[in-house]
Amino acid sequence: MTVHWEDYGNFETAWCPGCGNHAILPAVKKALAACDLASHQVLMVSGIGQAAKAPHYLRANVFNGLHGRALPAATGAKLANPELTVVVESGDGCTYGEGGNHFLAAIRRNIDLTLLVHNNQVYGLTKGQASPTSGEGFLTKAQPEGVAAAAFNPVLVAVAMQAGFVGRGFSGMEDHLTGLIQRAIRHPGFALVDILQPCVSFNKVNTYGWYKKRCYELPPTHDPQNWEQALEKAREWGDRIPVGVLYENTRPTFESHLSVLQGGPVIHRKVDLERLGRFMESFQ
Ligand SMILES: Cc1ncc(C[n+]2csc(CCOP(=O)(O)OP(=O)(O)O)c2C)c(N)n1
Ligand code: SF4
Ligand SMILES: [Mg+2]
Repeated sequence: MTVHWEDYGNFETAWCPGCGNHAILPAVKKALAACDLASHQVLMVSGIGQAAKAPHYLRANVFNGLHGRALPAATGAKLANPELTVVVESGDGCTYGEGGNHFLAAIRRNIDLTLLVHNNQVYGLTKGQASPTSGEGFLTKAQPEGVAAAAFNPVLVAVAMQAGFVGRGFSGMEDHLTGLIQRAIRHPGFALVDILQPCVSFNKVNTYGWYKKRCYELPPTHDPQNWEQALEKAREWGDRIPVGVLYENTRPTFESHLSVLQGGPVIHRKVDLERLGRFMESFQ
């Protein structure tokens, strides 16, 4: 069976005209289809925000978690059914702000899922407050004197923690982004793709022009398995911003450490109702 990206459907969105999300959506569908994954084999998990609406606009299994809580829900689903391809999709605020600690835990565990972060460097849905990735001095209605904290660099943190796969894409380079997401999905372990995405309504600093001028593809000489090289590239931000696979390793996944999963997926096991009943009674 060949999977076509159109199989993932075509739905009306509630995003502003010109929003970078419009290019990320087809890139995700194309990457899933290129990995030969049919809708029923995929679980999309999101939090709350403009980015977190993305899974509503494609035909697949979807779980919408609380703000910042997509990763723990995805972890539970993956452990219960490792046969599912689990993709978490949410925003920079949801993932690195409210969900910051879950981000760190997922990297440490190296659970086999893909995390796509639409990083528009702002809280879009709630109308333009600063997010953890907003630049220092960024002016908003809620930060009228400018952001007084240093910007969080997600790819540098992920590389420093030796995450399984760390990539950065840009919504203005759709074909490149599609290839990157494909590689992330195929990676056996935790894979982060931080996707730079203009928010045309609330981020007037990091615009299409701003990113276009700065984003460049990592050269073939970049070796993603070389940690030192990856750290150096992950630190680059400002006048030049590298996109592509920054870092990759194949350390054992979280699932491979769990003896309970060695007998096959939990969902295929028979439930021993008598034992379950005794267990429940033990709480009375
Ligand atoms: C616990 C909690 N805190 C705050 C909110 C309000 N809230 C909803 S979306 C959002 C920001 C979303 O920003 P981001 O994740 O960057 O997504 P974007 O809209 O920019 O795509 C906030 C603060 C909430 N729903 N729940
Ligand atoms: S507010 Fe920003 S992130 Fe949200 S849909 Fe509009 S342009 Fe996109
Ligand atoms: Mg955002």
